[in-house]
Amino acid sequence: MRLIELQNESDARQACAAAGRDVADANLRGWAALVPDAVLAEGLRQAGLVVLQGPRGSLALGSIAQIWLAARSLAEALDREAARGAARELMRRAAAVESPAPGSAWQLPRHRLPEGRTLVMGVVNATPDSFSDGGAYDPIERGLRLAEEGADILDVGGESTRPNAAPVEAAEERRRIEPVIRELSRRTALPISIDTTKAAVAAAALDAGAEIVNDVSGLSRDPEMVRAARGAALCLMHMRGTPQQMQSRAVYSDLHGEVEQELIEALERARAGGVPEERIALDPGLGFAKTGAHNLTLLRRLRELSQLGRPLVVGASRKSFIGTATGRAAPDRVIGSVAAAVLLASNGAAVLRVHDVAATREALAVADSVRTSGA
Ligand code: HH2
Repeated sequence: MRLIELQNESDARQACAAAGRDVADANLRGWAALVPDAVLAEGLRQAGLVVLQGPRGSLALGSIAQIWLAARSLAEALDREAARGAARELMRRAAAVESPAPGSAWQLPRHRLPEGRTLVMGVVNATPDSFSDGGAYDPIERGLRLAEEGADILDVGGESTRPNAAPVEAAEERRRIEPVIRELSRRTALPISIDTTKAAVAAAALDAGAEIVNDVSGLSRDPEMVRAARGAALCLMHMRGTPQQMQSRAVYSDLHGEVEQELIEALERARAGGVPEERIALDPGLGFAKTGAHNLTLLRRLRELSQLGRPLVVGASRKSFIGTATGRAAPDRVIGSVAAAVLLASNGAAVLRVHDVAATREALAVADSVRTSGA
């Protein structure tokens, strides 16, 4: 079961396909609960929602509030326990979409993240070949500057993950990141995350003072990673394959459904390894096994991923889909990246991973005050 946002014709057609309906109704708008349980679907119809049936499930249509209220009325009333459980799950998902988990719900081992605003994770690349800023600065100086500009977290990486990047040995990655993390944890008061898919690098980074492991493979690359990261907080990103071949795997018949399912599998790997859920944030992985159209659609319907109940970290900064829209080269994508950040914040993102911290913080100050206003 899941909630699907219907903003346009393409969303409506996809939702009909997900339910297995032969004839798509392109005019559906608002939200749909895709419900496999026939008893719950019939209950939602009796509770007043329009329900369209298909061989793979039913689409119960309405606003989030209507869907939540209908599910609540059934959570006690239905005869079968399985159907009551499905109604409770639908209520939980609708509540999470209505109030996406904020950054402050991401519990770190040593720091408490600020409440009441969208948070900023500043990118510190200790790499010679990152797509937008490889080798362009001294990473320690860069980290200190991003801290001054108002970053809430510093994300240090020693291996580029851009499409077709050359892989780096663990020893070289450690050599790049250890001194940077040691200095930044000594000279700033910020939590530091290590952007790596390798357990040995994560362990060295945690020893050097990092407390978050940002694994772009969502714990799928290195079987030792869960053990290495057990005492840390985790950012689990969605991708498929490796940076060398991920773009050949950017094929989805149900983009949101598949990304959501694969993020749930990453969450389960973390839980099975003993990482408490409060320590985990999720990331849809813009640019990783995604086409430009996939990136735009994930950004537009980001709120849907809030139903997973965990804070969402999103990295749109300077990525190629911003270059496609603006015609700008990577270092000149600040304005486009800030526009994406504002849209992401209003679509439920909790933490934005960005290269341009000062500009993003300033724009988010406006976005957050509008979002939380009331008169
Ligand atoms: N994007 C990049 C790297 N790490 N981690 C998360 N959680 N989310 C992202 O979107 C993400 C990430 C790619 O950006 P960058 O670090 O600037 O480039 P490179 O991988 O070439 O070093």
